[in-house]
Amino acid sequence: MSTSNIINPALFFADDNLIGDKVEKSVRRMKDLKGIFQDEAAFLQIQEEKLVYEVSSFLPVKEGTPGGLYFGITYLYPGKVGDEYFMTKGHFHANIDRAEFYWGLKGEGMLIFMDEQRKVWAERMFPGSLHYIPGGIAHRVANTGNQMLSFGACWPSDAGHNYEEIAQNGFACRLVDRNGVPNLI
Ligand code: S6P
Ligand code: ZN
Repeated sequence: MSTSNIINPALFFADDNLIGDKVEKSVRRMKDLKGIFQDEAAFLQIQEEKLVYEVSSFLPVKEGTPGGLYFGITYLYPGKVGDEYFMTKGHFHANIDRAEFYWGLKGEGMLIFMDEQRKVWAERMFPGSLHYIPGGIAHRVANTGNQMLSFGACWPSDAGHNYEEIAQNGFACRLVDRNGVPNLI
């Protein structure tokens, strides 16, 4: 094989930053998270433009393509709305049986799972933690620390996102700070 068949990768990491021409970025601000947190008065006290999380993703095939994979890094800022930690919106996959991996890169947090019967449980996230999210399970992440939480995700390109269910009914439990300790109540 000649060296002309050897090329550089399209993507690489610098620390927990995903670098590459095809990396897409999205942001979620406080105003995008209306109705997610319990304490509405505390929510209104926070500037609506405040950044809550950003996602860098590499989506190499068209959304819905069977057999492909997507890759993303989420950067979730520290903070609380009342006593509830900053968290992602959370979703089921639109193709509900599609699974996903998450893994902790920086900071500390909690991955909160909920099944279709609304049973909720959580796993601690920390640098090096690895989490398998089976199909049929809604997932959301809360930042329980006082620094940025970053985590990786890899999911099927035909998973899609169902945000509606969570927007309407929420999770059956909330992750709140009780005297400095995360509690799922
Ligand atoms: C996609 C994957 C993540 C999330 C990201 C933001 O399936 O689970 O990339 O999109 O962590 O969370 P959310 O719930 O706002 O999509
Ligand atoms: Zn997902």
